[in-house]
Amino acid sequence: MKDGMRPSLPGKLSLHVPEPEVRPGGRPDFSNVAIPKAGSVRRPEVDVDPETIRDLAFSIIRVLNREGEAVGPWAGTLTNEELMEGLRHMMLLRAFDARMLMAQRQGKTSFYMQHLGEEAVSCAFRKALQPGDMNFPTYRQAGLLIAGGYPMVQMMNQIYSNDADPLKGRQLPIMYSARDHGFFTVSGNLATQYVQAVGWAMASAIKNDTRIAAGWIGDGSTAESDFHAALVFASTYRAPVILNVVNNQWAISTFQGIARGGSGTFAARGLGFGLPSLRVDGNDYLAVHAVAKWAAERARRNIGPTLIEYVTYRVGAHSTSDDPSAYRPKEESEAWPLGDPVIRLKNHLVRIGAWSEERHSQMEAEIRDTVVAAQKEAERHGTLHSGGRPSMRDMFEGVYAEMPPHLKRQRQQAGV
Ligand SMILES: Cc1ncc(C[n+]2csc(CCOP(=O)(O)OP(=O)(O)O)c2C)c(N)n1
Ligand SMILES: [Mg+2]
Repeated sequence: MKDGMRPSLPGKLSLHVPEPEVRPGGRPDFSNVAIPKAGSVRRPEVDVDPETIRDLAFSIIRVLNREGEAVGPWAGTLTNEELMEGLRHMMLLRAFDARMLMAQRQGKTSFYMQHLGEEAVSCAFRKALQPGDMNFPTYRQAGLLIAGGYPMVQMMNQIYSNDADPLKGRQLPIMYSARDHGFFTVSGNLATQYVQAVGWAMASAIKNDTRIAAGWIGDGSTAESDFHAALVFASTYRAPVILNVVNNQWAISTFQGIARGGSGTFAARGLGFGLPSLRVDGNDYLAVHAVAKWAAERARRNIGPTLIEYVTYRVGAHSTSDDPSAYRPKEESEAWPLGDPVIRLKNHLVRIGAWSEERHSQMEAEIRDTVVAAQKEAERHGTLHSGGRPSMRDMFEGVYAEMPPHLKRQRQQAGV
């Protein structure tokens, strides 16, 4: 029987609790994910009346087809050189993830969160922004930093909470902060960054500035009231903001059907606010970039906000504290119908003659060396359990412009 249509006993109420299609031990089934042909979704003008594109909230914009060709009206926003750079960024992020996951298992840090399978989302999005624009990310958008040229060794220093940690051990590992790289401080309190993004964008407009903001949220976190409050402000004041929802199918062990509720898609959430709401193949680097560019242009031309749902799949565990085999079939990630973002971009570049298996292997080796070298350098400054760590003195600084007497006293007592 169709989801949500379960009849209740006459005269008795019953609660509808959505369930994922399959659980561990079952055969992965994504037959409910309707995937339009690559190139089949139209590309409206950026000043389109949102009322006329409501259907795009229920489709999936795709550029790369199964043969590795870039097709349709959303193709062509990047040169071959830019695509090769994009491939490199995604591979860097993947290699960085693998090393840091291992470092956590070796006790060099307490915690790590991977991007496996979702690399295209943050890496391609970053290339649609300009210097000065500000992201309000979650913990799963480190690609914004990597594609933005932020030094990887700094990210590692933060993860190790060592004496070169730019955040001085004050933040949970991976909760980076890099204002000059357009990366607002990651918060563990989910969804708070969405209202902040809209507020920052409104401030930019109030000041008649040219900079735009991007808010980021996961499928599960859209259930938070902050998400809805942010949409009200974005919609009313037409704030220059891009509202990104990364639907990676899971919120730890909770499947996306819980937060999605009855709206059909996460993109459809934007429709009630009159926002243009696009759904895009999150594993297609070209499609992500094209849609992000469309939304960035809308924001920068002061036309207003855009909501984008990235349809992707979290291949790895939620975090190093999670074991997905407890709640989903082990082979589910292999059955994900939108494939792997790195392989898809690689195949495209090979197909158009800009890349080869040989060059790919060379780049893999070069990236491995780069990441290992960065790790060695970071570890010279210490890891969680050995070597340098931030001074206790740092704990007292950077909060108040003028240190209040009680903190001065405590600092003296600590002898730092
Ligand atoms: C306000 C709040 N509620 C709950 C949590 C605990 N928590 C951390 S991550 C997470 C799942 C989030 O899932 P989703 O939004 O889909 O993002 P994803 O991890 O899949 O990228 C939860 C419930 C939290 N950190 N903050
Ligand atoms: Mg999720």
